[in-house]
Amino acid sequence: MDQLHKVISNFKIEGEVSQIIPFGEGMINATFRVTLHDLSTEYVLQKINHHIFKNVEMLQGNIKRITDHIREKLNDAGESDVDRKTLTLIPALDGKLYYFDGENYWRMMILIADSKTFEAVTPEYAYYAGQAFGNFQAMLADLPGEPLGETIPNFHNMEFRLQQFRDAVQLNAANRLTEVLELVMEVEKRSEEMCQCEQLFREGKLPKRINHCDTKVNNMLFDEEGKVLCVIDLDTAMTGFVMSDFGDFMRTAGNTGKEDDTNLEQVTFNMEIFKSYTKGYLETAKRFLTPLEIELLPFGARLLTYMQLSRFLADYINGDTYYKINSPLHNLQRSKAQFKLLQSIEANYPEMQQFIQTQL
Ligand code: GN1
Ligand code: MG
Repeated sequence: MDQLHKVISNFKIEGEVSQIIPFGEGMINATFRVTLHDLSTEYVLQKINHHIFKNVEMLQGNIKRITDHIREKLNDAGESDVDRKTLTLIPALDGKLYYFDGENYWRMMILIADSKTFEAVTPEYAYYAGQAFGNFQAMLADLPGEPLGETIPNFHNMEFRLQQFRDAVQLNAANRLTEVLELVMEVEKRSEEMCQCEQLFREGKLPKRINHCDTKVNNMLFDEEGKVLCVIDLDTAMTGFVMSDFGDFMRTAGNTGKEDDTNLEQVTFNMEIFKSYTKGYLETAKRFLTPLEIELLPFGARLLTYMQLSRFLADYINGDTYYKINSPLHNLQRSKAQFKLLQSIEANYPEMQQFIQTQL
């Protein structure tokens, strides 16, 4: 903890730190909650995983642009309580938006007071979440200047993910292939259809827009009444297909079980969450979406679950080099649970498509 105190002393904060505790469920960065003696503002301290986010300067630059732009939009719209509706980065003493201690990169931001995250939501909360993610995309649609930097190149590009998956299978680095062959076949079986967005983009039929690209349900802050305050974890915000954001929310909030559930019976797709999220999302997003983008939203739920299955499974085959794991079989469990969810979404797919037709 001494090391953490030292890190914090390199940021522009006033007051004396009383407590630093691990915080949140993130699987990539290490996150801490920082409390001061006088119990005034609290902060979030993060050690950025720079093996994954290789260009920290670009990463922090993106976040600054996004949060400044959203703040301006909220102010222009006459919103109250703006400081709780967008993130505020704390600069380091040298004015940079991060601090490098010679080995690791750190950043700090203000912890939004009286806010909560959830690992699961009710249909009512999903409706608010849909509105909020639609709003997030809408607010960023006119971000001025250069396009945002690609903090992880090809992050939600299914063709690229599939290539990585196939490389992992080919290499079989951890000698685990025989035990997962069936799952590998399941991934392969669906591969062509799952790459349709990239194909449609090349044909000029599908646009790319700024997305959040990590719309897990736990990346939203809610207030006491279940209203969404803001969207957090902006590391992966970049251009992509709107199905990505829609699909990742479905993958997490629409799962009746956990992402790594060992009891696969718990893992099914919740159509009520799908319906209420879709309603909320289209309320704020319909005006800028094309009919094809709307039609493909249910496909996004399948796509993101499939993509996550291929990423977890590739990581297991590679010998767990990417995601934090809590046990040796963790990535395999995650893969099995994603596959079960994918099957459940597939079973509900015709009904999801019918529902979307009523929303066009
Ligand atoms: C990671 O940041 P975190 O832990 O919420 C990952 C996402 C995956 C997710 C799986 C940078 O998200 O893409 O969907 O785990 N983020 C990165 O739960 O790879
Ligand atoms: Mg997160």
